[in-house]
Amino acid sequence: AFDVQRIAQASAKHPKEASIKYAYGTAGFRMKADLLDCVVFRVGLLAALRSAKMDGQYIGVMITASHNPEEDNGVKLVDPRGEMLQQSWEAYATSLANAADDAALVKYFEDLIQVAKVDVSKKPKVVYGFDTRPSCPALVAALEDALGACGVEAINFGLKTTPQLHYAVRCLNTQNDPMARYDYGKLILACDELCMLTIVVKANIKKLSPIHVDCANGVGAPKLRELAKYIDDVLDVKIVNDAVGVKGKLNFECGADYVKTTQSLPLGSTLQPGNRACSYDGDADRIVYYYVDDESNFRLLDGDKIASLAAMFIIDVVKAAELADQIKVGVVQTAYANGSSTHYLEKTLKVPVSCVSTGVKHLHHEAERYDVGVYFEANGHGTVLFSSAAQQAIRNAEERTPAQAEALAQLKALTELINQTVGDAMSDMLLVEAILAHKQWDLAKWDAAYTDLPNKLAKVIVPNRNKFKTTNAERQLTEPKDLQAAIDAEVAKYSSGRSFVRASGTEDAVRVYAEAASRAECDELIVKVVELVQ
Ligand code: NG1
Ligand code: ZN
Repeated sequence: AFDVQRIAQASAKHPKEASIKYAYGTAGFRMKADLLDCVVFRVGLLAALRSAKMDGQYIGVMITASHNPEEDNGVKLVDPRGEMLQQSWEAYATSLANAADDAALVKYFEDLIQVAKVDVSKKPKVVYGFDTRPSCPALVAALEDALGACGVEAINFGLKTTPQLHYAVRCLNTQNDPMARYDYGKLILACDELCMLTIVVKANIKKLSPIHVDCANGVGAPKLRELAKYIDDVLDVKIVNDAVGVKGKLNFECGADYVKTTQSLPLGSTLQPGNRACSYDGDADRIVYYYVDDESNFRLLDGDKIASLAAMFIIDVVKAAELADQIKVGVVQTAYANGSSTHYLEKTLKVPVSCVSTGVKHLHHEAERYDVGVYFEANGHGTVLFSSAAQQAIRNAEERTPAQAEALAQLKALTELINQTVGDAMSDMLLVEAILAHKQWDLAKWDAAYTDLPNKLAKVIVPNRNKFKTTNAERQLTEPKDLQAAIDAEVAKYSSGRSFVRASGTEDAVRVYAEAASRAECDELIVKVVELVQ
């Protein structure tokens, strides 16, 4: 049972900022770090309740603001299977964060026990991690105050990437050894296995040229450095932007989000034509690849390209394993996916493609409907899910020929290599590297599968973004009235034109996306649509 008096006393040290209205959004709570003390404390209380509700299973708490500036921070909860917090609890998080004072907080806490039918006899368990931000230690202390006041059995998992924390939560609740991926032992094994298999297929397989990894001066840098030691037989890693803890460096003009949105090289990169490179974001759950072509043009290989590569490869291996009848591959995207990628997936690879609302939880959920569900946001956040039926089919398949046996071993290795709980820059990188090594492809060869339509993303500040209501996986506006018809009329003037407008879930702004057959048309179209929105 919870001691509400103890909770109220602890809460007194973490008073609410009176003027702020907090909201648990797509990425949990995220804002300037100096406004977060009371929020993190209250998230700690909610984590305790959530764990008790889930029969005392471990709940994860991650303190990070991903690709956002260094002075920001954020906090989010991870459910027992390593997934994002269940949606109905997001509203509880918001209400708890906004309780006006200690008394209101305790009152809401007690009400929530009733409303959510929390079994208070269960001992709550929480595991928490944090990124490299200077504000983390103080926020961790606020979290620990809450966990202490709730009598939680807590594990401090220390400095971690977001996907490491997600994976640890799942492992702790399934009795697997959380140290496995924590130490990268398991991951390296699978990677070796896949690469060894590659060597078997092609007798004289060559190691690819080094991969230059921009770690956004964040937690990915020390974590990748650990991993790189173990895999140098198969992959050479060159880390750039590893100035962790140097003031002002985190995510500054570097990292996956910067590279994707500006479509240019990160600060500190001296990429030559033919070099291979990728960028992680500040908490290493996103990754995008890029290179400079022979004409010195910057070429981006984003989440759509990674999804296409992964789907192409897995379809081939499933076929080689003679499991194509039992294991159907599907791809999940959002409206931000480049039209060319959707066309390539549907027409060339002939895989079903679903489009869902922005936000990883929507993609993850939809991907679970496939035997193998490949999901990626264009910004490079994604992974591959193998259903339990698919994993069973792979385990139980009879090996009839050496080629088929090899394909089955590759599939098994893939299920291990991939972090199936959530998008994971390091794990995704190994997936891509394994495929490219297997194929002996450089980045230009991968890029050649299809050509991205020129595209652009704009941000418009409006008086009230909540007036923008969407339907059809956010691809059309229902409100403000008549705006969609006006957008459609503009789009119709451009070849292969597409544009849509939606309110951001993480920023106080409206996003406008446009793509068209040429760069000039795309640039013109987005200006027109931005004008309509303003
Ligand atoms: P919003 O701000 O709702 O567009 C952004 C990203 C999402 C997702 C979330 C969470 C774009 C266009 N949007 O959401 O894909 O990653 O942040 O981090 O990239
Ligand atoms: Zn991130």
